[in-house]
Amino acid sequence: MTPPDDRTHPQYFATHWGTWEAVTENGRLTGVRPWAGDPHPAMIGPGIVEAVHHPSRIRRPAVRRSFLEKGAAAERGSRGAEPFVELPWDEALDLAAAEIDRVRRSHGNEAIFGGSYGWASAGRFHHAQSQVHRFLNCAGGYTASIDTYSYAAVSALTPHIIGHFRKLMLDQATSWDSIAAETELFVMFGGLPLKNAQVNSGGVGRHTARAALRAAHARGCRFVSIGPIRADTMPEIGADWIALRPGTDTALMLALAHVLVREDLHDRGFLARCTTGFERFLPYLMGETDGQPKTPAWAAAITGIPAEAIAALARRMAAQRTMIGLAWSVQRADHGEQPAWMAIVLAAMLGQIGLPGGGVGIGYGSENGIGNPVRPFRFPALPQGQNPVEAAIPVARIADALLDPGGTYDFNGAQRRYPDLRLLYWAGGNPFHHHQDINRLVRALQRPETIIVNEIWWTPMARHADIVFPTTSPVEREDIAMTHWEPLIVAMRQAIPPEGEARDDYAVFAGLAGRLGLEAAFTEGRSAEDWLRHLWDQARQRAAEAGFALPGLAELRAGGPVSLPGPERPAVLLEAFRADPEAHPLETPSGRIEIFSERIAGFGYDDCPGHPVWLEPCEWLGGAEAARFPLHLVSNQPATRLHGQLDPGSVSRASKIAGREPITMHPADAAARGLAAGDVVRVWNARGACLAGLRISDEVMPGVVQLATGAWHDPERRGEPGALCKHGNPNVLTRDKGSSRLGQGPSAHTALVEVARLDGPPPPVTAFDPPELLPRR
Ligand SMILES: Nc1nc2c(c(=O)[nH]1)N[C@H]1C(S)=C(S)[C@@H](COP(=O)(O)OP(=O)(O)OC[C@H]3O[C@@H](n4cnc5c(=O)[nH]c(N)nc54)[C@H](O)[C@@H]3O)O[C@H]1N2
Ligand SMILES: Nc1nc2c(c(=O)[nH]1)N[C@H]1C(S)=C(S)[C@@H](COP(=O)(O)OP(=O)(O)OC[C@H]3O[C@@H](n4cnc5c(=O)[nH]c(N)nc54)[C@H](O)[C@@H]3O)O[C@H]1N2
Ligand SMILES: [Mo]
Repeated sequence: MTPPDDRTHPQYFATHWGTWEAVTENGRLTGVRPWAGDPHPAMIGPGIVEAVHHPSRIRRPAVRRSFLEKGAAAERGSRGAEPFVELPWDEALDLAAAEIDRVRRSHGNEAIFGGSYGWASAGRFHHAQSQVHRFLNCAGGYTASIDTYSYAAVSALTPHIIGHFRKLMLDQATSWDSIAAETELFVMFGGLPLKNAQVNSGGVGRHTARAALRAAHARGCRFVSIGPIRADTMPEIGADWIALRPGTDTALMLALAHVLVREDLHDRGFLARCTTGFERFLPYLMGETDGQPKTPAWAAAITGIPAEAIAALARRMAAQRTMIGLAWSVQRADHGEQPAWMAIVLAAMLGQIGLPGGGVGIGYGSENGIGNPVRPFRFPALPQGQNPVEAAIPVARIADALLDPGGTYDFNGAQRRYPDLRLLYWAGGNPFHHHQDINRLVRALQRPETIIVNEIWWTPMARHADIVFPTTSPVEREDIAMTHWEPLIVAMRQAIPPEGEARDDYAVFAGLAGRLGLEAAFTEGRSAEDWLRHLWDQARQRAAEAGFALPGLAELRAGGPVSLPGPERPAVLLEAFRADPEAHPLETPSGRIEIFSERIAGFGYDDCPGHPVWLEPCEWLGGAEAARFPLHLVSNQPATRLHGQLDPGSVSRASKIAGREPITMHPADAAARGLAAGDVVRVWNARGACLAGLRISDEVMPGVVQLATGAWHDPERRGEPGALCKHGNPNVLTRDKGSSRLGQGPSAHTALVEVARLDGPPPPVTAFDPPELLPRR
């Protein structure tokens, strides 16, 4: 497949970190240029140039050696450690189709896990999850996964207390222009890191957060950034940094609420009109139910923030138009539902929900989207069909499911049972990036009979597969991207031929479908190009219904990105509800904001009771575990890549220290351990250990270390649970525990570690070396 030659125009492509023009020479990608319409292109971008042709690309279908010899009877404990045998496409497809057929016939479709979480391509058609789901639905269905690693705790919570998380809290969030025009005080729990606003699932039109923050600042808005890391907020807006012990936001918010009540600064009118249950929360707040008033002095001991500073902040918040922002990170933690619920309660007490520039927002800066205009019509997508299998697991419970088939667990009011998973099909995600406690994951991945992975690169997940299909990268195929927020339409052009023998995910699944007699159902007789035309026709029709015209596909491909119109006036979250709560009730049981939730109380969960409470995290600096592991690990999102994607590329590799992921530590903590900048250090706790390169800076508070996610897992002995990761993947250290029985979200940000210098020469990093590849005998 060579690129089409209708290209006398710039060749654009879209990624989750922006829109780019491909520069090519002799069939190779040699550079990228950001789309000229983007005011603040992402630093991640150029990393793709080296990555696309990197030795870590998968170039041919490959099968784990003993799996080729013995099939599902092969030893499973050596997954991840064995060489692979490269096979011709037909043979590999035959093998995978036979495995899928065997498992569904002998164990039923429930035994196939197709949840396949992850951030695959930004294109509408070559979207690996849609492809794998459609294929498995044609084949009789699969066990699915529920929600995301990003915000599972809060999105389980909000329907009970305020409304649908994405539909209400994200799509209808108060817009940046409202904030720029009206907000006087922006209090940001978890900061507002522009490194994260580089990214948006499904692509980015313009990167807007920096300009919005600058405009608000220039108008006189003031910022308070609360969290363990000063660098979470860009310096030019001069935010006051309040260093807070990780995991203690709820205690701080409760104390702010306590001050509001004590000083009669809460908005009784708003609470009476627009909320329910304040009277059931108040006795807890004031200490009548548990003997502990949630005073600033009480919170000071938990959070490490002086009591006077807490009281002063509460008064400032009550005196001005205040926006409360909560980064998603804060809820990706043990009891992560609590800070999210309490942020909403605090905003309700201030009474500014529904006013321009005031209220609460969850995820400003966590992605570029939130606060930007939303797409003006429903975008077309590859139809996934119906899944006849009812079984589904909360996305972050995958290791639990594999280790405990048939086991019961609680989730959002229901008692459920884990299915007995025999075959995993992963396309477009990397559990060795996203899952917590990788050593436990390695044990869990020794359980299923068969693992099939479609991947572009030899990621650790691909190395743990039995059958691997090499897929094309976004610059090796034609697609269309349509960004959900800040809406932009981009014809993604194929700029270079596929690397090696890589095929599109669509071709892989069409090949499997053909072998299972499902080709007509899967393809509907369409080629990839036919599907693009079909999807584009739908887009044009829906646009026309919404009142505007889109060009034909050929014109779109020749003409470059197309911006879609935004709304005429700034969006204000819950504006109509505030004006008339009777006429515009919320989708909660009471129709109002629920400060106390009868429904949640009725679940009877001690880890998520009927109103927000402070619950000690299972690990935190104030807990007993801190005596052994005195440093809190913040494993936040990386500035130089998207998750594990492009880690082999130039931008990510330039950020490494001695080839390892940088870990940032406060000077006092480094001095106490006799460490110097540039040292290779060992980071460990009871769950695992990794190496990292030391960076020393007072931008992290004492007692906290920051090690971004995304370094490819590089164990000293592959396939062995507990092996030292030589490269710095923090998920060998994080805990694999649901946020609570309500949300069962991941709790990556709850983890303690210790750090010491590595004695002796550090072992070489081998993360990006492909596995041993054998020819077919
Ligand atoms: N410790 C810790 N862990 C975390 C987090 C944290 O804060 N701390 N955050 C969590 C969050 S919020 C998230 S969203 C997850 C992200 O976790 P993932 O989304 O699983 O991480 P990615 O590295 O983006 O994995 C996507 C994979 O899809 C592949 N891919 C891309 N395009 C295609 C394609 O077209 N076809 C195929 N077949 N493959 C493709 C890429 O090569 C890549 O390996 O991580 C979670 N993990
Ligand atoms: N460059 C880049 N951008 C990304 C991504 C990426 O991989 N690379 N991933 C994207 C994805 S999938 C998602 S879900 C979003 C995630 O967006 P977030 O969840 O908001 O991002 P994080 O980087 O995990 O955390 C943001 C900051 O929260 C702070 N923090 C951690 N724990 C606590 C705490 O207990 N209390 C307080 N107050 N603050 C705390 C940390 O200092 C951290 O830097 O980012 C997106 N943006
Ligand atoms: Mo995420």
